Amino acid sequence: MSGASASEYYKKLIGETLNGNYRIERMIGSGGMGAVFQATHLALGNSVAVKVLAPELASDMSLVKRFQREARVGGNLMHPNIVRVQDFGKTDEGILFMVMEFIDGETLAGKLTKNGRLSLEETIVIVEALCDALTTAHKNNLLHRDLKPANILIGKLNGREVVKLLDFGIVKLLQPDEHQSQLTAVGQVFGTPLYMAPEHLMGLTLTPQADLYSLAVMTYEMLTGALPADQEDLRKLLEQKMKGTASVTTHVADLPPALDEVFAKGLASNPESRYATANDFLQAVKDARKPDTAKLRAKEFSERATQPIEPQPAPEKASGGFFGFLKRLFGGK
Ligand code: 3AM
Repeated sequence: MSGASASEYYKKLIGETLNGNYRIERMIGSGGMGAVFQATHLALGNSVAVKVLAPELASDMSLVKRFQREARVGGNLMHPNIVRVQDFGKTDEGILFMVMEFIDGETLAGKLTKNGRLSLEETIVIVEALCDALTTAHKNNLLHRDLKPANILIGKLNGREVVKLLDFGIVKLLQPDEHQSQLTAVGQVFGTPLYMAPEHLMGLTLTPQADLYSLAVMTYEMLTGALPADQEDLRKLLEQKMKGTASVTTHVADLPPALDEVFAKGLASNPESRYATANDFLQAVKDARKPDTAKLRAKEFSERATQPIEPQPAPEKASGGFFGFLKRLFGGK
């Protein structure tokens, strides 16, 4: 089905009631995977968001499974900062849909397009919510793998300001089981390159540090309105990410200088050099606001620098797979 006929199909859904319960009111947005509508839950009389799988994808079993998995993860991860999936169904006509809580607001992508960048305090509120959500996902052995501003909703729910993480469509279990490996072929890369960790771009095994890298990219973008690596060409983008040089103060001079150190670690090319947890990253961003903490860290650093150097394990041994891959990729550089 072409783009034009898909949009015709979505238009026709307006006014329809899915499975006798969800009356479609208006389309909020559409993309490659399908469209999202505001609907009324007729039994309860409240607004819900209904995501419909694109009709041309309904015969692709791997995408149907992915859609089902997104619904299952969103239905089971109960967290105030993760969009809750309330129902999943198929109509007699074969339309696959999932029902979510409706957030009256906009995506972080939309907010950044409108505002350019956000203040440090505003950024911290959003990062705190995302860190909370990621901590829960990671504790449940789930990686999001597609963190980007278009997957963050900011708005009102029952009159309260909320920040919610959306779209666990390409979520991955940390310990892949047989079922999982059928869904994501080895080395297959899903996600959005600009926000992806280098090891993700390379199709390597991922750890929670891949999500933490994407979180650092989004935080950098919120603070500066720019991306730390922005090359269009994939290979060049990867090279840029591998260099790992990303200063926020060169973009916005009045940000605390200690933030540059935070991003050096948050966007480190080697996943093992990044923050251990989402909360460690959040704490570092918060600490950077206090000049005393930043000074203390600088003092510790200079004290360490004057101490005798302990013999270190060979880098190959410390993280052979990652460096070995890089050597092959960049010809030993
Ligand atoms: O196209 P825009 O950015 O206006 O915010 C999401 C996006 O809007 C919105 O649907 C569009 C396509 O993803 N959306 C997704 N889930 C939503 C939800 N649970 C939602 N809007 C409200 N509540």
